[in-house]
Amino acid sequence: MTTSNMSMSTDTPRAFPKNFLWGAATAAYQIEGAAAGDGRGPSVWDDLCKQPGRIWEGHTGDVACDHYHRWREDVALMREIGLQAYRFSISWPRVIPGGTGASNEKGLAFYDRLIDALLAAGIQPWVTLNHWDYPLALHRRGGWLNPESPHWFSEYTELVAKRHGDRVAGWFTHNEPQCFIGVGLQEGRHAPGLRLGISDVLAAAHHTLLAHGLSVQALRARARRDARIGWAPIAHVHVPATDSAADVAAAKRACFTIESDFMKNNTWWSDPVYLGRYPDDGLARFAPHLPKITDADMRTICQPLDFCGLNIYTAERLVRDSGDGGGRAVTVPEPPGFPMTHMRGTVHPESLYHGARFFHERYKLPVLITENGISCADWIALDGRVHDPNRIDFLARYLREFSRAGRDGVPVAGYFHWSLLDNFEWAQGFQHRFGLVHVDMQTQKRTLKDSARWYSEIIRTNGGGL
Ligand code: IFM
Repeated sequence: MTTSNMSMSTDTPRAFPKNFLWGAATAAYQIEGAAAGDGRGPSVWDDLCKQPGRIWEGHTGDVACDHYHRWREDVALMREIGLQAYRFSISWPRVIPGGTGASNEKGLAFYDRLIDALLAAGIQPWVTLNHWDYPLALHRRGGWLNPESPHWFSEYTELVAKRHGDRVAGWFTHNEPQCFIGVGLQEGRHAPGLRLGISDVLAAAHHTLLAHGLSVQALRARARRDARIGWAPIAHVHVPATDSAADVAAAKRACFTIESDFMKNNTWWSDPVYLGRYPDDGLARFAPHLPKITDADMRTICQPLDFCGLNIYTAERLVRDSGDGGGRAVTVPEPPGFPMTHMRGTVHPESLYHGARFFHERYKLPVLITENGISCADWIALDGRVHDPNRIDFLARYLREFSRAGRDGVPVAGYFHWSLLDNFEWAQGFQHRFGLVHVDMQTQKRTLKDSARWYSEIIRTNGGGL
C-alpha cells in the first residue's frame, strides 16, 4: 500500500473457499493472569517481569485479562462474534509446574473446562503448545541449550495430547521460534533475557526444531486422527516494489535468502521443518558456529504437516530487481508519510498476498494465517463504544490480499485474527491494544469493538462483504 492508493476499491468478488476457517488467537501469559494460582509454576516471563526496567512501566502478566477466571464470559464473547475457531496456548508451567515430572491436575482441568465450553459453543479449539511462557525450572537447567530440552517438550506434549487430544481440532508446536530464541536468547529484550553468542543461539534453535519434530510425533500418536498439525513461525515477507515479474522474483529470492540478522531468516527455520534440510547459504554463513547436526536429527525435524502456518503483520522491505542481469534485490525505502500502526509497524496488506504465495510455492502446503492484526489507540468513546476504523480498514485490506492469493491458486485454509482480547504485549506491557474486544485493565470490563461486529459479518458471509 502507498499513501496514494488508500481509496482502492474494485468489484472483484472476494469470498473464500467453503471450508475456510475464521478464528482469533491469544496466548496464555498474555491473557490468563492467575500467575501463581492453582499450583502454576513460574515461567521465564514471570521472572523477567520481576526484574526492574525490563517491562514498560513495570507491568506484569500476573493478572493480565484475568481470563483464568473469566473464561466463560470470554467464550460467550467469541460466540457472539461468531468465531469458528479459537487459537489459545497452554501454559506449560501451569500443567507441569517444574517443566518435567509431576503434572498439576488443577491446571489440566482448567483447559478441560475451556475446551468443553468452546465445543459447546460450536467453536473449534486450536492449541499452541509453546507461546513463550517456558518453565523457569527448565531454564535453570539450561533451557533450550540443554540437549535434553527436545525430550522435555515431547514429554509435555504427550501429557497434553493424552488429556485434551480427543477434543482439540488443531495443534501448533511453537509460536514464533524466531522471537523466543532471537529476542529472548540473542537480543535479551524478551524472557529469559540472555545475550548469547551465535554458536549458542544456533544450538538452542536446533533444539527447538528437534522439539518441534518430537512434539509432532507425539501428537500424531495421541491426538485425534483428524487433528490438523503444524506450527506458527513469523514470516519475514519481502514484497516487490512493482508487479513486474522481475521485481516479484527478486522479492521471493530475498524472502528465502539468508541474511545477517539471524532471527529474520525464514529458510533457517522453515526449510528443516518442511524440506528436511538447512539451506546451503545458511550452512555456509554459519559454518564456524554450527552445532552437531545429524541426518537422524533432520529426519526427526521434518515431520509431515497439514498446513503452512504464517504470522504476518507487515513486510520487511520493498524490493526491486537490480535490473543489471545480476538478479540482485535492491531495497526501496517506503515514501515519507507511509501508513504505520500504533506500534510503529508499516502497513503492507500485500504481504498477505506475496507471503502466502511465496511460502506455498516453496513448501507446497495450504496456508493458514496463524496471526495477523494491528495495534490501535483504542478507547471507550463518549457513547460507550469502541470505534476502531483503522483496524477495520487494515483487516479489509489484508484479507482482500489473502483472498487474491486464493484466487491466484494458493490453497488458503483459514485466518486467525490477533488478538481476541487486548492483552499484555510482552516487554511493551499494556501499551498496545490488538484485540477485537477492548479490555479495561482496571475493571476487567470487556467491550466489543466496532471491528468485532465488522468481523462477525465477514465470518457470516465468508468474506463476501470485503
Ligand atoms: O502479541 C504478539 C504475539 O504474542 C506474538 N506475535 C505478535 C503479537 C503482536 O506483537
